[in-house]
Amino acid sequence: MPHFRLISFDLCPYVQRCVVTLREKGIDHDVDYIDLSDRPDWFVALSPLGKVPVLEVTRDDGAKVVLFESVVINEYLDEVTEGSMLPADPLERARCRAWIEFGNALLSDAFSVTSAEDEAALGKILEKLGDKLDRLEREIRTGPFFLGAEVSLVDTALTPALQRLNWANEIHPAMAIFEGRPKAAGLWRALAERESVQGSAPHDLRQQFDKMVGRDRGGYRSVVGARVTA
Ligand SMILES: N[C@@H](CCC(=O)N[C@@H](CS)C(=O)NCC(=O)O)C(=O)O
Repeated sequence: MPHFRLISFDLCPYVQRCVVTLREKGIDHDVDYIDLSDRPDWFVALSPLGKVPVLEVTRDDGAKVVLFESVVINEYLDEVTEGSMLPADPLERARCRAWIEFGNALLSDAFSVTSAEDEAALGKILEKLGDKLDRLEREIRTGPFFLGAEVSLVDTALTPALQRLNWANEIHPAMAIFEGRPKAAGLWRALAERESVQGSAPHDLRQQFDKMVGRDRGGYRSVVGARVTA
């Protein structure tokens, strides 16, 4: 088995996806944290896009290969370990990959929800987000996870977005993000109970999230941010 070294920034939702996959599959690995605002030279040299996550894989012959992009890293980790977190059927597998890509868009909506400057902007984002969550709701068949009883790579890809949307909704419950979407809500509840998800981010991530969302953005706070207490 190769040696895995994950280069991480502790608040990064994309890194978090890989950590959930590593933990779900019980893969031994090292983690090196970097500060994205002060990138070390070795990281700049290593990371083709200057982003985390990066997975440095040291093969049995000592050769090192650098992987980047959370979705690619997750698929690789899944392929080199026992069992698969994707279905065997090519069409079903492709459907999962499509919904993993959907997870990228959902994450970007989660950022937009927390940064909306006024009620009108927030309303537009919530409409777009609501449409996405309705589609997700229709796509989850039996639940609790995307494919049913087992956690898949779709779930690991959706985890950071669902977590952040849930937190935003706790700060501003009137957004009712999961209302009328029992399967999407159930998916997040089931994920939140997984040890892999609970251990996937720093213990104070929620506090850091509140701080980031509630910050002054140059003379104003976002609609959700203004509701952050303490
Ligand atoms: N598509 C990438 C996105 C990774 C990404 O945007 N990471 C952020 C941190 S959360 C980053 O490294 N940003 C630094 C930059 O954009 O310069 C993935 O899925 O891995």
